[in-house]
Amino acid sequence: MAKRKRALITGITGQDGSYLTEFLLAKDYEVYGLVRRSSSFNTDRIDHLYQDPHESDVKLRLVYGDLNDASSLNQIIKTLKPDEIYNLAAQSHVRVSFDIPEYTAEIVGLGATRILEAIRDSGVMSKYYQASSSEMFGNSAPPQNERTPFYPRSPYAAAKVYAYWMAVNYREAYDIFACNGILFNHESPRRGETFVTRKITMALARIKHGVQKDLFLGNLESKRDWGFAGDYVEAMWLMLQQDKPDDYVIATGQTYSVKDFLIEAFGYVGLDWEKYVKIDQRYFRPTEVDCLLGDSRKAKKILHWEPKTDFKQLVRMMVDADMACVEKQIYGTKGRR
Ligand code: NAP
Ligand code: F7E
Repeated sequence: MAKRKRALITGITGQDGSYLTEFLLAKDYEVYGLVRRSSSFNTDRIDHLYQDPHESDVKLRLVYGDLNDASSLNQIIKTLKPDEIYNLAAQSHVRVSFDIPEYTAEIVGLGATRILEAIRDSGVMSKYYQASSSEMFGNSAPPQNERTPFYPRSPYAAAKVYAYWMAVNYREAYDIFACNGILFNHESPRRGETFVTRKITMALARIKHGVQKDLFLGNLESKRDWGFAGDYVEAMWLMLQQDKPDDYVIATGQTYSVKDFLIEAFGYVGLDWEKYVKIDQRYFRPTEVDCLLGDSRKAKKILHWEPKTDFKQLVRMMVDADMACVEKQIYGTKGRR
């Protein structure tokens, strides 16, 4: 019997980490997830995958560590010798990165370097996936692809550009199998509630059930290429299964404004968004990214990857999930009677 492949995922408790874990377990991987210590439980998104470590044939295990702590990363990589490492951990909120720029650089930028150094130093030669971002394109005109120049517009994006080039440099300097997945925005019912899509669908469900009056937002004109996170984790895995390491844009090729998202979501449940949405300056950014629209033809040609979920399906999936979630909060586990 072939030996099971072993993957290490940083950021396993995040949106993408949870979908990637499901994906790799279904492919019979042994998955190790790096979690940071927290005073309250932070494993909600992966609780349904939990396996009692005392049982035999356990395929998912969690290990404590932090991207800010090189010694834990060195130790984990040396001991586990993973075949593949997916670096998804990040302070991933663009607006917040303006408030905590130094910490963002520490985790997003130097955190990636610490993992690459741990791979090099250990001699294990794990394959490495770097969660790069369309935010790196920033002010560059759409459509954006692998040849589009980076023009970061936030501390988050600048830190991601640094991490991107470190992955390229370790590939060229030390022959490490390092890939950058330049992913455009991807959402799901597991999206953090302070990102605009989930903020809208959660508020909409609460408004529909009469437990919220207003929804305060910032810039409604910015446009994003929004896909479904469940589709995108397959592309991460595919990059590490190729003969040669490379960098790929992953996107839907469609762009919609925040206002378009409001129209689609509120329209779906028969409400007029203009009656509920109010503008609050605090949600604007000092510098904005106006329009992201990805050209993922390279991924289609080489990885044979294409998105399966379109904008309308994504919005409806998120609204349906949040309606169910709010009903559960209001009516208890039995739902509406
Ligand atoms: P997310 O939901 O915000 O998850 C971030 C993860 O990183 C969480 O598991 C978090 O742990 C962990 N983390 C944060 N700081 C850490 C630290 N110091 N040490 C160890 N772990 C730490 O992000 P996501 O949406 O899943 O995105 C995954 C990755 O893709 C991120 O790198 C993000 O920047 C990048 N990306 C995302 C998108 C998108 O549209 N979602 C697009 C392009 C790139 P806690 O649960 O303990 O907070
Ligand atoms: O903002 C506007 C905001 O925070 C989208 C991260 O996963 O994707 C994400 O970054 C747009 C921006 O995502 C509100 O100004 C209006 O133009 O949902 P977001 P993001 O900044 O695009 C990239 C690819 C990543 O890599 C990141 O990790 O929506 N907007 N009003 C608002 N945004 C928020 N958050 N809240 C508002 O009230």
